[in-house]
Amino acid sequence: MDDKIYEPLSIETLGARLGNVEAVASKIGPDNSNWDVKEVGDGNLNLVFIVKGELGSVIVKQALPYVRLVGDSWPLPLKRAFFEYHALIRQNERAPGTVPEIYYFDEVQAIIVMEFFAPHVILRHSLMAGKKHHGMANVLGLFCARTLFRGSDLSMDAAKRKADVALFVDSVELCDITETLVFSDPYFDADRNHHTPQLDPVVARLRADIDLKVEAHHLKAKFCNNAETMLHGDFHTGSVMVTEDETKVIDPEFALYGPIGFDVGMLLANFWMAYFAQPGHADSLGARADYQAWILSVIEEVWTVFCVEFSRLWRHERTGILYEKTLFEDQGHDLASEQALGHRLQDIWQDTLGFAGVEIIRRTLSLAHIAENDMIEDEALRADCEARGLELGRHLVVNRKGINSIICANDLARVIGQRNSTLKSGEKQ
Ligand code: SR1
Ligand code: MG
Repeated sequence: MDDKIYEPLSIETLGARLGNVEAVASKIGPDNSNWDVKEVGDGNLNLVFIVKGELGSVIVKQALPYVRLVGDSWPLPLKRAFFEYHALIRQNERAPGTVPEIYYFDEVQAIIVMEFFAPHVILRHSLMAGKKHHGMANVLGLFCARTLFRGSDLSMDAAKRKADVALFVDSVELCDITETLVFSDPYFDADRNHHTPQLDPVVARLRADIDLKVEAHHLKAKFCNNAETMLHGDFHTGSVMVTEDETKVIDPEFALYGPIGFDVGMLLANFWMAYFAQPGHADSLGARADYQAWILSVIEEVWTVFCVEFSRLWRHERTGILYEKTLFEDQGHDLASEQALGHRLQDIWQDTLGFAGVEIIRRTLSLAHIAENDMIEDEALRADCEARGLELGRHLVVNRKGINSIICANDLARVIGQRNSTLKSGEKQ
């Protein structure tokens, strides 16, 4: 095999191809004929292998030259592995201990060998199973605050940040996926869209909703024009791994420079969708009420921890070119600094709500849905859960400037979640 020519790995070839890479062999053991290799990729894009040997285990992730979910009719550049590698390095510096350690990177083969988190599971699966995770909200809130603050002009050296913006701006194709699937496709009858048939009347209403379309596009403009910080870029509950008391963040291949509220909004959206999906996973009526309350408490804590940590970093780590201490605290203007912080958090809050809303809408109407809904076999029940999400999503996008706190946002979810079905039985198509 020519190492200079990209070739996808397989269970059969992985041992021979990575066996002589010292950084890998030292983690799992030198005898590659003994390596146990399993392909476990259940995401939309890549090959993912767990490789076990006598010394330990690693994850081997390799980009495919196309979108795995769709097939080779949708080509996708291998360089997304390069962006994931660079994002992981930066996240590890900014939120140490939260993301996998990288053992080896091969740019030509688009392979990253990294730390295997075991016995962690993907949070999305755990949310379907009704499992709670101690300390998770705290880790996620801290991760957001630390990576988003420390990747911005509030913290970074200006020249380094500009170099980073230039580096990630080349991630054109993955950015295009988000620009298209999140902000445009849901609002018209795009080819790749699909939805649960019972939602037809709701979907027709949403696509005729001018206020929603305009606001969703204002959010798209913000996403495209506002290179505020390095985002994870795909921060949903499939990008989080958990045990009962440990939480890790994976998969930043969609990393790009964008608005701070995007990551936080996407995360909260996925918790709200999990909240609405619970009746589809309950053994009996109301059996998941306590679990739903826990999900809302997670949302509240993530946002609260984010604000507290962001404020702490503002006061103690504001070393960038924005709101310089020389201009504020050093002039005796501590209060002005607090005023500016309040304004920034208010902007981030409104962005967070808006991005959460578009994320809920796209995960229901566009190409890539969420397992919590897809796994509900009863179509009418699935449509009911999804319709509740869509109602919240629309409200968040259109009315985000009038929602004053995370308590109010959760109250909206609770009201929408507890009312009688919004789908009329006669509306089945
Ligand atoms: C074609 S990729 C579809 C979605 O999967 C990824 O996880 C991202 O969320 C993307 O939007
Ligand atoms: Mg992913």
